Amino acid sequence: MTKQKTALVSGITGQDGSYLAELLLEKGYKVVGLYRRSSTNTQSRILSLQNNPNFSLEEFDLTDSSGCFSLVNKYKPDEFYNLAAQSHVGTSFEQPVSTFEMDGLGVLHILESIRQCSPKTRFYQASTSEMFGFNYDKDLNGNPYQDEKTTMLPQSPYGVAKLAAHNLVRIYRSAYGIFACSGILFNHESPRRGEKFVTRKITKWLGEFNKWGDQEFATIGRFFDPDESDTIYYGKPTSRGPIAFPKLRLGNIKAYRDWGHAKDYVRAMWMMLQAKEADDFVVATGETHSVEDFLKIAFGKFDLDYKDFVVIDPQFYRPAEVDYLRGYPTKATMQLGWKPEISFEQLVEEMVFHDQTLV
Ligand code: NAP
Ligand code: F7E
Repeated sequence: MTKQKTALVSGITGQDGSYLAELLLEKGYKVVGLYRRSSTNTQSRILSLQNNPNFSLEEFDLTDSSGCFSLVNKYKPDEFYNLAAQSHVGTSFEQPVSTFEMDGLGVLHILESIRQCSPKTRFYQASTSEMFGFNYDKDLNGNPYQDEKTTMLPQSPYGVAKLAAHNLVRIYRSAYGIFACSGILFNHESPRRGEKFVTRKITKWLGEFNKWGDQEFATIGRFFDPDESDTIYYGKPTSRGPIAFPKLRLGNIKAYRDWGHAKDYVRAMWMMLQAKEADDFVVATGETHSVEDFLKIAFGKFDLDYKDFVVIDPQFYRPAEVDYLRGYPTKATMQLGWKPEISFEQLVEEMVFHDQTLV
């Protein structure tokens, strides 16, 4: 009989943490989810796991080296997936120091803990396409893409912190022989995506707008904008006076991203730690779409033209932007046998319809 494996998963309350925990539990692992203390409940994504006898929780903060050491020493886990991070690129411009402490230095706390007290632990680090910044290569047809060999020129404090961690993983692998892998994951989304990321912000707005519309009007077709206001979308005045709903305010909708589904991407994380040798892998779909494409498909589900509902608001521009991301996951496909199963159109549809059911 094979021994039950133990995995520590940091960032358990986040989008990826919840999907990865579900996958590992299905595979028979004992999963210890690491969460940071909060005055409010942040565990809505892992509610369904709480009664599973193979699932437990421990407090953990990336910035606390001694707590990290104690946890690694206590469990000496077979696998450690570090998904915890300050993961919002825009926020990293407003809070660069704490972002660096968590996303850069925090990873060193884990690597040192593993080196000193559990060197057989296999480690997964959540690296990111944001590390490429504005750089790309061109394929034989002249199409821009990024892969493991593309030079990384990050454009945000988040990207720089993640690149520091990425390099530390490489060094701990070569210098100390630790089985440490970085997954260079391109954007991945789901109905569990945080509400400040652009895809979820769009689908959540559509859910709230339609709910409001259903309450105020019989059909969505009766909305109109008499004032052509750039701040408020006005509906038809009722006996209760004029009614209003704020338009969706977005920044740069011309940016291109390679968007996949988080469920597909956590599978790649697990596959990396089952490989014969530790390495770094790009995880992406090979397709790219603009934020505007996402808007067209999402609003199109209700026969709406997004242009009537969206206001471009410079407060959502970033001081430096990453304009174009498209990853080639050839290495992950060839060496791990990974490929995405959920298409961009399916992803948008799932997110849009999930958010129509919000209470
Ligand atoms: P997420 O939903 O923002 O989750 C981040 C998690 O990190 C949350 O559980 C959060 O806890 C936790 N966390 C934040 N600061 C912490 C700290 N100081 N100590 C301990 N935990 C802390 O992110 P995600 O989308 O699941 O992404 C998972 C990882 O992949 C992140 O490292 C992210 O940077 C990286 N990544 C994501 C993408 C993507 O497109 N989703 C792409 C590439 C890489 P709270 O619930 O308490 O906030
Ligand atoms: O922005 C533009 C924005 O915040 C995507 C994180 O998971 O993926 C994510 O980072 C694009 C950018 O994701 C708004 O300027 C326009 O060009 O959804 P996002 P991100 O910055 O690509 C990478 C791979 C990670 O590793 C990160 O952790 O959309 N955009 N208007 C907007 N973005 C936001 N958030 N809000 C807007 O209103």
